[in-house]
Amino acid sequence: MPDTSLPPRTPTEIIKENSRLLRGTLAEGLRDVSTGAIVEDDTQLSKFHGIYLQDDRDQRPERRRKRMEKAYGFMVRMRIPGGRLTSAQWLALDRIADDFGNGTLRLTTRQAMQFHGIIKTNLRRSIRLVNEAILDTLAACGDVNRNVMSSANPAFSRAHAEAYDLALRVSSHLSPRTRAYHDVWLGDKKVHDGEGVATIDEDEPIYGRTYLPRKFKTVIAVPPVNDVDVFAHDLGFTAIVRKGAVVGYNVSVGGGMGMTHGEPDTYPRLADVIGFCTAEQVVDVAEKVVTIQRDWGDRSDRKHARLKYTIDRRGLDVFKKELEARLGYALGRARSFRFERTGDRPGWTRGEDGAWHYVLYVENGRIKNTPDWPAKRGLAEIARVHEGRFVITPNQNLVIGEVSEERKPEIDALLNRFGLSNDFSGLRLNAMACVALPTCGQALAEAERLLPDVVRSLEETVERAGLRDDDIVIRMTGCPNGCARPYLAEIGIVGKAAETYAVLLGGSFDGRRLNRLYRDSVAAHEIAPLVAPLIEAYARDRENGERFGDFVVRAGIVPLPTGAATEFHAPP
Ligand code: SRM
Ligand code: SF4
Repeated sequence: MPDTSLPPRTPTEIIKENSRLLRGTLAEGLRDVSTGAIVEDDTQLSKFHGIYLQDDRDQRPERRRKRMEKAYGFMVRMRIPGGRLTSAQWLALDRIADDFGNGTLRLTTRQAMQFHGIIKTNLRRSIRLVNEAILDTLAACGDVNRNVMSSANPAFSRAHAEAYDLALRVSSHLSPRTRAYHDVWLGDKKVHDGEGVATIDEDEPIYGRTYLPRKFKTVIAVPPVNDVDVFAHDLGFTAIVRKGAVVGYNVSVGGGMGMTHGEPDTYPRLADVIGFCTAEQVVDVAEKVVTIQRDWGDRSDRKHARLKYTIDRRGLDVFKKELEARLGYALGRARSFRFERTGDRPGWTRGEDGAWHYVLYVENGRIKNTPDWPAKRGLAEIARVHEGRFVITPNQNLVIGEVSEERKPEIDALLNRFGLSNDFSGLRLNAMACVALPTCGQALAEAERLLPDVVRSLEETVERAGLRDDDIVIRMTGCPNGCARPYLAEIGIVGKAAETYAVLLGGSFDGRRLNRLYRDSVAAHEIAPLVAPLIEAYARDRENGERFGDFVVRAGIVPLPTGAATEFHAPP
């Protein structure tokens, strides 16, 4: 039953409702060449198609001065469940980035890939080419279930392969059913009558005509590696593995990172584990969680509409009861599991399947060609000979997966030829930054373009302190939305204003504890000097095997984070 106690709906709800299942006037807008933009209502709808209107913010001042329209371009995000691509798909995306984008491929923190800077007149062509590569962008963004993540390499073990299959099934089951995507981008026959009503054979059985109140994210984790950061998402399934076989999945709900500075009723929140289900029940559980959020989520305030707020408003017990009522059966008792880490382990690993998998560190997920690091060219060369898969990791890195013993020397030679090495400090290998400027319209400060400098400065300390090979998780975002999951990092750096950041410390290395605010307002150039003495103290005083995040808590540098969301706002 819809929650009638809630106040009036947001304008976005009305746009969705009137959109004829996500069509709006997108098709007409694409034909209008008098502007590089699309109309405001359509910008809300295009997100469901994986497409964001952006502009190059670096160019704003000059274009304003010249009274020119903003330098509009579109970000296009592929939906790639489990992050898995064939070599042919890699090459197709590589070409689209060159022909229509800004010449870079951007691996995301959710195992997807983005193009930036596609101008309106190239948009439809680009989407068609994506489609020809047997990929799509539908539901990569918008108020629906987004790209489903699964622990990075499907071939490392049988459990990974199962998790990947499940990710595909959940993704497919929760995909929107509208034909709008085909109508607008692929030019299929019209399936609506033009009067604002979709034809009767078209329906959204799970979502309904207004879809979800807000984005929804599902992940599948395979312990002992919590690479997907399972507690950061609306819905998580953690594989329970016994004697090498998956016996089922713990279910967790209500995670989320986003918050707004100065608004204490918005907060990052860790998901709660509410029970256990079998592999056969996973899709059903996912569907029912989604439908509760569809019916109970707050449609009056988008800042308060995620599942985490629904759960806090209604209560976890009430939520679980409702879930079990909709399922028609009770969840089992949650089983024990252990995570050891969040990030990726760069380099070669041999999987249970006997094949080799190379995890390549990609700085902030940006694949481009620079004189030092011609990765885009190198990976295209590898794709030309690679017979296995590429797997985008949840940490913006790339697995060159399923390499046979015979082909390994050839891949190695190409990695060497293009200088694609992983010879970096543990700090760098565990660093992640969101896109931020110049494309992200929400960015308050730099992230992708700044974090490498901060890491470089800290690396001097790390080297001096003898910690070069120690993993320390550092993440930066250009605003508090949390796209690089900074609230789970041992060192989190969150943009507040131009060149100004909040610094948070004390997240756990296994992704089970939020960090705490250490300093509220730090100038960009002061971040490294602020953190360096803490790293020195860690090198000097840590206990055997102690992680940086645990050390700063034990040493009283930040109070023990309880995981309570509002802790973020507490003074240090
Ligand atoms: Fe994100 C919005 C980029 C993962 C929380 N995110 C955006 C937008 C689309 C900006 C906008 O709304 O105009 C960014 C586009 C920037 C650009 O120029 O490309 C953007 N988010 C990203 C990516 C590309 C960051 C990256 O560097 O990899 C990630 C793409 C993921 C994907 O492939 O689907 C990305 N975003 C995340 C994550 C991490 C995750 O899901 O694991 C989060 C935190 C988890 C969560 O959802 O709570 C995240 N993004 C947000 C939010 C805050 C949502 C909230 O509940 O408050 C926004 C803003 C919004 O939705 O209004 C946002
Ligand atoms: Fe943009 Fe903020 Fe997300 Fe960074 S965290 S990509 S600045 S929305």
